[in-house]
Amino acid sequence: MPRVLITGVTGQDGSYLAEMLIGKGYEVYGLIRRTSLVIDDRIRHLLDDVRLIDADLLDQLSLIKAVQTARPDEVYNLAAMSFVPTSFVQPVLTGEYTALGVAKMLEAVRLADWPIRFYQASSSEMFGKVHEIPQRETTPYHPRSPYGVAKVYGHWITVNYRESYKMYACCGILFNHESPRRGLEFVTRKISHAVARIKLGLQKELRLGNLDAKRDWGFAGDYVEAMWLMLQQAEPDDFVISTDETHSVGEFVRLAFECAGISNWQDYVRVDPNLLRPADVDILIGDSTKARTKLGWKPRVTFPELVEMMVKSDLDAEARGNTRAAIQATVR
Ligand code: NDP
Ligand code: GDR
Repeated sequence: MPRVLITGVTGQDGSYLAEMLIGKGYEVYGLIRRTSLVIDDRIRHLLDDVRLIDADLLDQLSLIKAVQTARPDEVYNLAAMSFVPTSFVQPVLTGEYTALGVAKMLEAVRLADWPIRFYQASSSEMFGKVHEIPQRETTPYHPRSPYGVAKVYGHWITVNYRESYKMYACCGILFNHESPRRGLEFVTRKISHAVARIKLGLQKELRLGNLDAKRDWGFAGDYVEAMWLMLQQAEPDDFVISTDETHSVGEFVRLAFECAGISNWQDYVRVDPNLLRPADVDILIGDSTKARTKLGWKPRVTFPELVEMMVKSDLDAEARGNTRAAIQATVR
């Protein structure tokens, strides 16, 4: 039975990845950090099958112990401070988690006396103020936030360990991917959640920032499959994972309201200047030809299907209760 260690197992991607790997017969270990409230909503349905290990990206020794306990064949390093606006408020902490946390995990893996394949969660945010359209593996990086800058470090330190120590280490440069399990602070889930509440008369308006920003949005469940495929190849490499389509935040809003049967969406949406970022990423659109050719990967869920899935899930859950229920509804 292959063994896997997932950092960030309590997050959106970690929950889908754990679910998929359990289905493939893996023995799954996941890192969890101590909090005063239990935050295992996304993996509660998996708790019989996931062994949780206490550790934190800030604590090198805890990461070494986690690797030694799990004795994994594969490590997926998904843990990070992943919310871009917070990275402007806490740039140093973001660097500790999202940049140096990667070096700490790589060191923990390097100390192991058995071979481990390593996946690093790189991001399309590294392209930032884009140098070409669409963005591919060779597009230069120009990050626009402390988060993006930290991800560039995480990316290059992973490449460096591959080249220096002959580690099987891959970076997945993933474009935005969403799901009913997305955190409520990210724009897609903020929209689907608000639309559901407006439809049910529980909320009056939806405040948003930049409606013109364009993103290449896919479904998280499809993207974790690409992560796994990267670690099953003969040689380690880096891959862009994207749908190769782009849509604006405004388009997402319109479609989400339409899914709930509301056509006059402008009556509910307010642009709030406080939600604009010091610097934003205007347009992201990937070119995933390399992944499609070499990994045989392609996304299954289309953009309209994704919006509908998220709105329906929030409508179901909000009709039954509250937000925690909303997250749990999606894992049943
Ligand atoms: P989430 O924000 O949903 O999950 C982040 C995970 O990291 C959570 O499990 C969180 O734990 C954990 N974490 C944060 N800080 C620490 C720490 N100090 N020690 C241990 N664990 C920590 O992110 P996603 O699932 O959406 O993304 C997964 C990864 O992929 C991230 O690295 C993200 O930056 C990257 N990425 C995501 C994309 C997307 O569109 N979703 C696109 C490209 C890259 P806790 O539950 O305790 O907070
Ligand atoms: P992003 O995702 O920054 O691309 O990072 P997010 O959903 O936060 O923003 C996308 C775009 O929407 C605009 N926007 C708003 N964003 C939020 N959060 N809230 C709002 O009210 C709002 N109004 C407009 C933003 O300005 C932005 O342009 C995500 C994260 O998952 C990262 O961890 C990951 O690396 C990248 O995707 C790829």
